[in-house]
Amino acid sequence: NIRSKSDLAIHGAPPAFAAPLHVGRPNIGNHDAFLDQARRILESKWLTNNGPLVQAFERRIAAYLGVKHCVAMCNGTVALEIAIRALGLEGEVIVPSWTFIATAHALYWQGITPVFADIDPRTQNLDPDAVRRMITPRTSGIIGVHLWGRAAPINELQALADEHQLKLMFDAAHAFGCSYNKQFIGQFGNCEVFSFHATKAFNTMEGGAVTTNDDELAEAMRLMRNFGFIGYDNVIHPGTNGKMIEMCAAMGLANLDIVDEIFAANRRNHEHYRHNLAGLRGISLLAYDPNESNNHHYVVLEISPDCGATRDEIIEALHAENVLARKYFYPGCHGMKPYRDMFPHAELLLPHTITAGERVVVLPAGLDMDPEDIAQIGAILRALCG
Ligand code: T4K
Repeated sequence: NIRSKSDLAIHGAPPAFAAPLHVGRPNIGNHDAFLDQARRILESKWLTNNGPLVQAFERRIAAYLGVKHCVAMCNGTVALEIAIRALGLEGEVIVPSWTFIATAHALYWQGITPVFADIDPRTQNLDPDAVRRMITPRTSGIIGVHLWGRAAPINELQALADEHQLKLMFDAAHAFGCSYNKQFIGQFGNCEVFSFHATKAFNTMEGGAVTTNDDELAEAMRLMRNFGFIGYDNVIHPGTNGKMIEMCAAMGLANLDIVDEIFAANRRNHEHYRHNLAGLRGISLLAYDPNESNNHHYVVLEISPDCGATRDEIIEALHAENVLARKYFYPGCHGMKPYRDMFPHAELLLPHTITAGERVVVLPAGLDMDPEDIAQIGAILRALCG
């Protein structure tokens, strides 16, 4: 029982948890359902290349989200790259720096300059005014990110894109099962990109998808993910290998069967965290809009300067207890080596991104967490900071 600082592992006590608690522990559906499908895949010897399970998976995702097309891909990063190509983005594209590095890399990898715009400190999502300030004659598009599953300011960004004739796409890697104005994310902008990586609320081991209501765009992306082939011996489009494999689709289908249970468990975890962290000075738990659907996958704290410990002291103390909390997405993409020199005026242009990078802690969540674990994490933080 942790009551005071002397009970903490950083002060020599044994760690609160014998085994590590991870932020990204995969949520896995019925093992037998997956293994049955896996056996069938082996027996049928149809392993990839738009197989029957990938097609079934795409139909189920599109139906779940209420969008016309779901184009499944091997991962979220390649899905971003293909969507960027299919939309014809070039020159400069405006993105938040406060996101996972893949959002920026997907542009840079294709010779496009990611131009970082600051976030709104209240939402941690792109600030439309900051985006407006970064538009130049070379700008071809905007990529909004629905960070932590909370929708980017979609209407404002769409208005900006329309005004300046820019393409607008969304990195919806965090946002499967989340809504904006009561409509599922997946149907906004020109297209939206999901990640189904193992660490996501809903996973296909590795995987991703682009969703869109645009028939032509969907067709182009289907070609591009398969080298541009149409039938045998005929390539009609430049392309790459972005295909999802049958095993991943099988995992996705098994996990889709329990996806609403996963979201409900995440929501309960979130409520336990809220209860256990209540009243802790300088620690605020990022809230989800009760009027919107959310997967409640990310448990995000902001540590302000009046907390009894710094963010880095909190991370250190939690790690000592075997709670492998993360500093996602410190220091922001602009602070990572490939982009640092391209963006020398970050303090002036990205003050809220920098502050978020200094303040954020992401705590373990998912089906493996139980209320006692969460109470224990609350007790650790109370002893450390209270
Ligand atoms: N856009 C955004 C906004 C994203 O957040 C991401 C991915 C993408 C685009 C790109 O989508 P993908 O190409 O990845 O589909 C992780 C994930 O690898 C990455 O998918 C995710 N975002 C990002 C937020 O987190 P790392 O390097 O922090 O993951 P890692 O390996 O440290 O795993 C996190 C924890 O999860 C570990 O402590 C252990 C646990 N874990 C992980 C795996 C893979 C398990 O218990 N089992 C596992 O199989 O990036």
